[in-house]
Amino acid sequence: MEAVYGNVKSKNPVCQLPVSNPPASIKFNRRCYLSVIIFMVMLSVLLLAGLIVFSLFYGDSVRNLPEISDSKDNVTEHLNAVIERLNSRLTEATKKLMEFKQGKTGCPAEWIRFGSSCYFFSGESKFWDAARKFCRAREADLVVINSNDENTFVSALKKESVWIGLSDEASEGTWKWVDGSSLTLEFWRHGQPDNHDDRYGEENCGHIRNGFPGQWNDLTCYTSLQFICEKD
Ligand SMILES: [Ca+2]
Ligand SMILES: [Ca+2]
Ligand SMILES: [Ca+2]
Repeated sequence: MEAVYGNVKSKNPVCQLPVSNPPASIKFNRRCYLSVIIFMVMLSVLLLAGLIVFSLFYGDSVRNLPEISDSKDNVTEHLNAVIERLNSRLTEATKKLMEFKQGKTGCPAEWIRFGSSCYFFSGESKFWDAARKFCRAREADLVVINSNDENTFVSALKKESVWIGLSDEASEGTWKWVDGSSLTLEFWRHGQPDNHDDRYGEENCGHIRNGFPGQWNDLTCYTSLQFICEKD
């Protein structure tokens, strides 16, 4: 066992003073401590270098704080500009979609295309004059029926009685459309026009009768009926 410990000690002579040879021991110790000092100096240099690098990095970060803040402001400004552009494009796309929808029929919203005209079927009832005024305010007029198909179309979409643009108010018995044209086609119900209403006097305005699709009757103009507007 002593031999073993002896071998171990001889393999690790860290600044150890061999007693047997004092001069050699002094020389050895000088080299040993010189190595330790060099090692300590190198360690100090490394630590100092680390501190310098750290301070440089930290110093750069501190110096860059205003730039980072500026960058944040720039990003926010850029994002706001992008959002504004997107909103603008969304509005434009919505407008184009509405124009496209309208363009498909060529008629305003709530108006219906048939042939070359657009038609508005009212929900409310008015006297004949007020109904015409309503249509004219929308660059239209009460419907002028020019064909059998048009008469069928406007009659099919309303079960109620509706005013059409027909009147003989200017000259009794001479029926005219609101565009000044005379009748070329007539769809009077049998026995009409009779210009007679026991209660209200003359009947000078034309309408399509409820219960008799496509058949016309003359009625006093001061009756509240639904109505149909037409425009090109
Ligand atoms: Ca027409
Ligand atoms: Ca009449
Ligand atoms: Ca009548």
